[in-house]
Amino acid sequence: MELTYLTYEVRGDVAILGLNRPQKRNAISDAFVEELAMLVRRAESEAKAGVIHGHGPHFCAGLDLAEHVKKTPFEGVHGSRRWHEVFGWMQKGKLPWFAALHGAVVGGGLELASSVHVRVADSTAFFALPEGQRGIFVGGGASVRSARLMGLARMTDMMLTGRSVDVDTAERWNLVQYVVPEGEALEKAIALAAHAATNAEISNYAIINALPRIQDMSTDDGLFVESFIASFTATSPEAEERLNAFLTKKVGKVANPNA
Ligand code: 1HE
Repeated sequence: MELTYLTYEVRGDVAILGLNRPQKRNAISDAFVEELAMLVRRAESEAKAGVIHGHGPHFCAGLDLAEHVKKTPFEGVHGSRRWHEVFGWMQKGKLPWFAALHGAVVGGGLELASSVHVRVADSTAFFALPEGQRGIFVGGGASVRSARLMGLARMTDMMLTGRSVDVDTAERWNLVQYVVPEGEALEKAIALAAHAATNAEISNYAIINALPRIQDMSTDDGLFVESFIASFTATSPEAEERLNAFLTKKVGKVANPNA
């Protein structure tokens, strides 16, 4: 099938999705979201991990404002709910997703980046939520996901003042986990995704589906649910094999970063 808004390739066990509307700074229209939806599902059947990145000078300028300005309020609600659904397939789906960020990661672009599991950004990346200045509100999940990453005070500041933050600030704020030199984010994200793809599938599924849910629970409920997931994953044949591989010294130890 011919793609209009994204590129797609599978390298080893890793599906690589590229936002590919650089002339509009990868602004996300309704048709763009539908293509993304189709590719997320395709990646789930063809890969064990996924990477999302942007072609052109920026990762993503967010919502397509030219399309949005023509919508009725109710069409806007449906559009927002569709973003929630599709981004939710990434956050709580079958694959661990990694984002490679550069240039503008703004508005809906930051919401998309907040929906994946690990964010790698190069030194050109900058982050903003200009919705307040545009007379709108976040609608792609930022009030839930981005706010949980950076915290309420920082997100409120960003939205009220239009503050744009550089990559080092974004790392301090927990918006990104890895900072790399210019042009190196994609390869780093692919390498991390390829590594995650070697984990037991059941562990990856538990990590991406249980952790965010447990974050939303009380301490008592979270610990209770954790014990069942721990026990369930440990009884899988794959866990037995992997545990024995360690005990019989067939696999390496945990790396010591100070060595
Ligand atoms: C767009 C969009 C867009 C660029 N929708 N067309 N997002 C924003 O408020 C961010 C708006 N964009 C920008 O601030 C800048 O474009 C950038 C900082 C991202 C990049 O600047 P630059 O100089 O590289 O590009 P440019 O010249 O501003 O833009 C190139 C073209 O892309 C231009 O169109 P042209 O026909 O004049 O060539 C821009 O109009 C177009 N363009 N961004 C539509 N976003 C589910 S709720 C989510 C809510 C939001 O995401 S609100 C935040 C929206």
